[in-house]
Amino acid sequence: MTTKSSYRIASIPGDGIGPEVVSAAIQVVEKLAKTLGTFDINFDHIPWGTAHYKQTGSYVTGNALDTLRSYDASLFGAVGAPDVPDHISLWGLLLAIRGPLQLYANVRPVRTFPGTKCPLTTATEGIDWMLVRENSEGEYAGQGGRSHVGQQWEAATEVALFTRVGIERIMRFAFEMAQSRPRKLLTVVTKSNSMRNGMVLWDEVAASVAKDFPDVTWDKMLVDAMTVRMVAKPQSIDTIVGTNLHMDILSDLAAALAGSIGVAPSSNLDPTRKNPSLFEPVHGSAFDITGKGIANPVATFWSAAEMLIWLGEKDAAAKLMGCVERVCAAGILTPDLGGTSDTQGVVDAVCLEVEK
Ligand code: GGG
Repeated sequence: MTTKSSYRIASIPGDGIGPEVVSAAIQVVEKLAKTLGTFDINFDHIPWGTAHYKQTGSYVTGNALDTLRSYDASLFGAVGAPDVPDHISLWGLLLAIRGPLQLYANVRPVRTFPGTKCPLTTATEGIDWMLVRENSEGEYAGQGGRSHVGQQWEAATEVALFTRVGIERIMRFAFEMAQSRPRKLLTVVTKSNSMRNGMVLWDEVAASVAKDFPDVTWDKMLVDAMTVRMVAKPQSIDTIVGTNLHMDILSDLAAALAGSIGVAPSSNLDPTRKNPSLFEPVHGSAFDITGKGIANPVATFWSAAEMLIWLGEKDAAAKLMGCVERVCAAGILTPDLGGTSDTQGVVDAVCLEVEK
């Protein structure tokens, strides 16, 4: 007799449209678990975010890392508010988790969904890429400082910190990812013409790791040239790996090219599995549409599906994504994809599909 797996998930809706899309994802995942009956899943609400910050002076409660370590995974919404500087909110919550928990692989798949279009590129058949972002160091290491504050020659430094260990582990992860995909194609993005230390180390480590993956075809690209290639030659791309900053930017571009940032998921993984991983849509808190009920929940559905895969529930994840694709193909889309549905309309349609 096999025992039924049971998962405890930290639900951190956060700010803006975060609560709307996380609530949407919890509804469909709970429906999925109930319908399949093959696993149990329980979401605990964790009220971290800007409201918490305004009440307590901190984005999180107590030892946030220990709290998250008591769960199997976290499902995160968004962080950022119009009346708090973005660097306070981001460092108060997301960046306070990713680096310290060593969630060093940020995996951002990008795909054009059935029934949707990607008119911004020459990819008439749609886009299907895998973006791998180094998530623990680089330009977001938090190193640097300010001096002569308020004076004419006020100075600020932002130091990008790259370690051989950090580069090697993300490079190996990216080569393995490329190897697992049908085209076995990897592009390593840097800026090693003008940044002559850390970026050159990236190039050197890439060449060294590549020797262990003779079946992967790989190339190097400067990040500025990569933006042009993504728009003009999308069919030449499959898997991309790059630094924290470069892939933060390229993943927004990729999502827009594929149709909408509203469908782009991300997994913040600790591939060693010493710490629980965190799953979140790529999009931020989107104050312009907060509270209107029209946020696209698909990025969070897909993030939740990636979470299920990571937990070992591959069949459930495949069923969920099949349902989401059929709903998109039927034209039940939020306005960012050219549709007229609201968030709950998409949730209800996916739940109906799950029950079929
Ligand atoms: N759901 C992701 C989110 O809230 N993103 C806000 C943001 O600005 N993130 C920057 C980053 O991913 O590094």
